[in-house]
Amino acid sequence: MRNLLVEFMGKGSIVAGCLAPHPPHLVYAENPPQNEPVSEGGWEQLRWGYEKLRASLEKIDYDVLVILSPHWQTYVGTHFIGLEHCASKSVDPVFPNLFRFDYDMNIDVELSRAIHDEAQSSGMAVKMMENPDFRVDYGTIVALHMTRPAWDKPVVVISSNRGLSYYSPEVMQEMMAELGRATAKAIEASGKKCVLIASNSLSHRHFTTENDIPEDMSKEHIESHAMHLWDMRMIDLMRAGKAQQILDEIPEFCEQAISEADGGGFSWILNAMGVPDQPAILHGYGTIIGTGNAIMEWPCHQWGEL
Ligand code: 2X7
Ligand code: FE2
Repeated sequence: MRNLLVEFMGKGSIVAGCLAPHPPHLVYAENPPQNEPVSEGGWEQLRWGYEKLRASLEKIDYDVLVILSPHWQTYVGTHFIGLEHCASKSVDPVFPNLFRFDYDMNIDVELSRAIHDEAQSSGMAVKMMENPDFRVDYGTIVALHMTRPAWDKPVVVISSNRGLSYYSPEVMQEMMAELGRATAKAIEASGKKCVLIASNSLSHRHFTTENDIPEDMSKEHIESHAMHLWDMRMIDLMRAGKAQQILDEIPEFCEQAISEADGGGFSWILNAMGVPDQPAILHGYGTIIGTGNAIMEWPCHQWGEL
C-alpha cells in the first residue's frame, strides 16, 4: 500500500533546511495573539530576517515541517512526539515574563513513526512519546511560530538526545549523523516534501541579568568579541557551502562558544541534507541577551536529487 502511495505521489524530499533560532524574545517582540505579555518590539534585525525566510518558504510547495529543538532534552534515546494533536500553554521557565504562549499544533505521526522506525533499524535508541499531558518545549514552539505563524502545516517534533553532555562531542556527532541519514531515508520513502528546522542559537554565552525594559535595544550586543568571531566563522562556512568543515569544527564551537549546536540539531540537519557543498542563504543575524543567532536557509529544492 505504502509503495503504491509513494509511486503515486513520487519520492519524498527535503525541500529546504533552516537554522531557526528560538529565544522567546522574538515571539515577545512580535506580539502575536497567542502570547500574553505585551512588548514595544525589539530585535528587529532578526525579526526582519524571519520575514525573509517566510517569504522564501512561501514560494516552495511543502507538506510538513520537521524540527529538532535543544530544549526537549532526552537522555535515553531520541524521542518523537507521537500524538496527533498538541495544545496547551507553554511558559518559558527562565523568561515567564516574556513567554506565556497558547500553542496548538498538529503532528504528522505517520512521518514521525517512519523516522523513528528508520532510526531504530539503524541501531539507534528511539521512543515515540505518547503521554497526552506532554508539554511542548519553547524551543520548538518559537522556531515554528517564527517560521510559519499560521500553524497550518503538520509538524514532526524530535528531541535532543544529549549525546554531548552524557558522553562526548564525538558520540553526539555520530548519533546525529545516523539520525540525519535516517530522517532523509524516511522522508524519501514517505513521498512527502519536508522543510527541516534546526532550532538553535550559534554562540550561546548570555548576560546574567535582565534590563528593566527587556526590549531596550541600546543594551543589546554580542557577549564578547570571541563569540562574534565564532558566529561570523560559522556563517561564512555556511554561506561558502562548507558543511563538512562545520561538522569538523562543531565540537570546538560547542566547547569555546557554549554553542547550542550541542543539542545536535545543527549536525542532524547537515547530515540529513547530505552534508551539502551548496551555499546557504543568510536571512538575518542578531544578538539576543548576548547570544549569536543566524537565520539561514539551504534551498535544497533547487539542487535536484539529494
Ligand atoms: O533559548 C534561548 C536561547 N537559546 C538564547 C537566548 C535567550 C533565551 O533563550
Ligand atoms: Fe535556547
